[in-house]
Amino acid sequence: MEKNTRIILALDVTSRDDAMRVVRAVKDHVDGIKINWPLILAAGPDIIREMSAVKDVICDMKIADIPNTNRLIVEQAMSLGASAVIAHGFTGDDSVRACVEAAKGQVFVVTEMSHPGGKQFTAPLADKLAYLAKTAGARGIVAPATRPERIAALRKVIGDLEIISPGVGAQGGKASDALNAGADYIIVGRAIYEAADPGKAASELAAETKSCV
Ligand code: OMP
Repeated sequence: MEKNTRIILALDVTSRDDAMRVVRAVKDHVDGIKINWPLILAAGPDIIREMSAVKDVICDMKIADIPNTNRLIVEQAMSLGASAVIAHGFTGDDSVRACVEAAKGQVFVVTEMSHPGGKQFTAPLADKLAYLAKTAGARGIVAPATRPERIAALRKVIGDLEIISPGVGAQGGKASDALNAGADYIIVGRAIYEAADPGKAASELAAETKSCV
């Protein structure tokens, strides 16, 4: 994935037409597109292939199963053109390793989640989940822009693995805070796709990210 604006678009719209409209407007201002269940269920899995022709696609199915099922899911996502997948780590070392093997390393492991409930169960385990990502050979972790101090702490656990960080905008996080705390990319959904002018929203955000370290 290029590292230019450091914005990954979370394309959580629920029709192919909306997806196309938003991507056409923002494609010059984002480095990648993250696709989650809402769009996959609404538009069908081929949307992954279609979007991967425009930008690198991270398939965010928050994979959380036994190793064999994880492997089967990842193989399908990668065969549709995904560049990487997002998986949960609480399922354990063997399940994460199955994802890493099937995706040839291109896995981001969820650590502390960005929403308020993320503090309940994921926060206490976040350092262990980050360490698991590192030891299992993942590409990186997902860490919360809503708590930049946690990005900085998790960076110390993972060294030079990548951090992609959701929670900017609609969830209250600030792009520059997340990037300055050590995130490589921010993940942004509603603040872009719900804006009256998504292209303008993305370009304004890109101006902010380009001023960061
Ligand atoms: P917005 O809140 O609309 O910007 O969307 C955030 C996106 O990031 C959604 O697609 C979420 O599913 C995703 N996300 C989080 O919001 N919090 C997390 O802790 C993890 C993720 C994720 O794994 O991408």
